[in-house]
Amino acid sequence: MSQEEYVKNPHLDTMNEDILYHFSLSTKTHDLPQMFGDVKFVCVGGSANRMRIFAEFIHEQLELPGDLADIKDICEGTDRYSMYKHGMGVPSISIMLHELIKLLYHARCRDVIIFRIGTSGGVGLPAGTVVITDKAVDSFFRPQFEQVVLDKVIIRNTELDKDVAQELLQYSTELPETPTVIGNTMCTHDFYEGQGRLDGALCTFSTEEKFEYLRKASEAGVKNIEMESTVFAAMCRVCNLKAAVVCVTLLNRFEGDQISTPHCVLTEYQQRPQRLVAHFIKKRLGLL
Ligand code: R2B
Ligand code: URA
Repeated sequence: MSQEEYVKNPHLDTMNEDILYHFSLSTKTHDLPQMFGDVKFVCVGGSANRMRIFAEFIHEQLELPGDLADIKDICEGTDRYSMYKHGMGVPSISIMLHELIKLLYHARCRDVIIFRIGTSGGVGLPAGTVVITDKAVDSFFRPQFEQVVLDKVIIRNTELDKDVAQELLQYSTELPETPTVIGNTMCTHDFYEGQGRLDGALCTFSTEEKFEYLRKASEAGVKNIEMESTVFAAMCRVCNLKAAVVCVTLLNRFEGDQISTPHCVLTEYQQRPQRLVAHFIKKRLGLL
């Protein structure tokens, strides 16, 4: 196994078949290099519907051959993931990333950039702002991810690719109605108590304590809060995969906890990271 390869697991060499269970793909039943060997950009997101819309959008943007109606979920044999939806939270995205990174390895892909396109809560930003993540930080604002391995805690760095982030920021200035900033993204293990919400089934802190925490987060450079960025950044970094996180804010957490914006407005917000990433890909492919 050479250094450039994305996987970091000597045991993989000893297996004569690798079943990517959650994708319903295997090295024996599928020709992965033929199916995926030319992949240069991977976009993952949490919602299957949003990612299907993105697949159709990018198909149009890149003027790919074939009919929109023929876009097929390559993972249709399983209802766990679709190509490439990761569900919500660290455990869900981390399972997907293990198999995705192995897939890129088995398919012998090179020079891939992976994007997480998502939603988040804004910290002092108006709803609808796109945040490009500089550093993914944990609930204590540390740029690290703690992975329990056997009975030990391994700490992994969560810095993302600085050049890709800067390039995204630069391209955002060319897009109308896509207000964009760069900053730290806090990743939590819970949407309610973990993100300082007062409206969960449980709450043990006061309104003042909530705002104090959000203020501290803001002082630490946190611009938005979501639930996958630290493990995404950590795993991609260890595996030498260039990665970026681009999430739109659905609300300003200094103004509330409930997401009460009308559905049609939220749908438009969710297209903003998609527009930015599509623009980046088109630039990189020389289509613009
Ligand atoms: C953003 O939105 C989801 C929670 O609503 C979670 O997956 C995330 O990171
Ligand atoms: N996703 C989150 O994790 N938090 C929010 O506030 C909104 C979306």
